Amino acid sequence: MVLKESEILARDPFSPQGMKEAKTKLLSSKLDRKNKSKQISNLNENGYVILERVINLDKVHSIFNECCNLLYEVSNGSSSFSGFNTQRLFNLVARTRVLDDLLLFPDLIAIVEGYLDDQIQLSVASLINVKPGETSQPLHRDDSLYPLIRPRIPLTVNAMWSITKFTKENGATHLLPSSHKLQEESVPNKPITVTAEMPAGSVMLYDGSLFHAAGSNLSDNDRLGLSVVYSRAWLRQQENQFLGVPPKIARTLPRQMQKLVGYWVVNNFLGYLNNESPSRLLD
Ligand SMILES: O=C(O)CCC(=O)C(=O)O
Ligand SMILES: [Fe+2]
Repeated sequence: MVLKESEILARDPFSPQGMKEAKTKLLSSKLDRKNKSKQISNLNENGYVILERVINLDKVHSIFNECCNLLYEVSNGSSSFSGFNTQRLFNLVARTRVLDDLLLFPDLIAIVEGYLDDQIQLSVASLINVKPGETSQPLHRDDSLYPLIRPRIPLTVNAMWSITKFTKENGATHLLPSSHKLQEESVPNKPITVTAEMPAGSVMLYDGSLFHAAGSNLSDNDRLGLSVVYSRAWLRQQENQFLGVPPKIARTLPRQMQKLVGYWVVNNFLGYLNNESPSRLLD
C-alpha cells in the first residue's frame, strides 16, 4: 500500500505535523458536535439523553438476527449483578461487523466527544439479553472502577442501544436522574428512578457516574440491549481491546474502528510502540 506523505506524517506521532494533529484527532467534526449541543446539555443536566428510533426497523431486524446467532449457547450470569437470567457477550468488535454502524453512529460519537471534550476510545461493548423472569439489578455507577474522588470530570459516556423495545415490563434500564453529580459513593436513600423506555432502534446515552440498573423482566420476551462504554482515551480500557482485537483482526477493520479500539497515539505520547504509532502494525 502506498501512503500519501500527509498520511505518513499523520501516522508518525512525533513528527511536527503529528504532534500538531494529535490534539485535534477526534472522530467527529466540530460542526457535528455543535449540532448536538442540545443533547449534550441534556446529558450534562440530567445525566442521560435518549435518541429515539435512529435505526430503521429493517436494520434492527438484521442486527437482532445476528445477535441471536451470537448469543446462541451463551450461558446466563451467575450473580445478582450479572443476572441469573441474563446473557452477556463481550469482545464484540472481534466477533461481528454488523454492529459497527452502531458503535460508530455519527450522532452518538459527536455527543460523546462533545460531552467529554476529549479524544475517546471504546472501553467495552457487550450484548445484554435480559430474559423473562429476571429480577432487577442493584443500582450502581459504571465508572466506579476508576478510583478518583468525586465530584470529578466525566470519564465515560455509556450507550445502551435497544435491539428489542425497552419497556417497564421487560426490564428497561432504571435511571436516577442527575445522580451523576452526587458526591457520595453510596446509593441515595429512597431513590426515585425513571425508566428508559424506548422503541427498538433507539439509543440512550448516560454519564458513567449516573446511578442506574437493569429492570426486572416480567414479560414473556427477551429484552436485548447493546451496551457500549466510551471513555477518555487516556484511561485503561475496561475490556482488553488489544488482546481481544489483535493486529490480525484490527487490520481488517474500517479505520475509524481501528482508532476507536485504540490503534493510534493519544495526547502525543500515550500508546506508541517503538517510537511509532501502533497503526503502523496495521499497514
Ligand atoms: O441492561 C441494562 O439495562 C443495564 C445493565 C448495566 O447497567 C450493567 O450491567 O452495568
Ligand atoms: Fe451498569
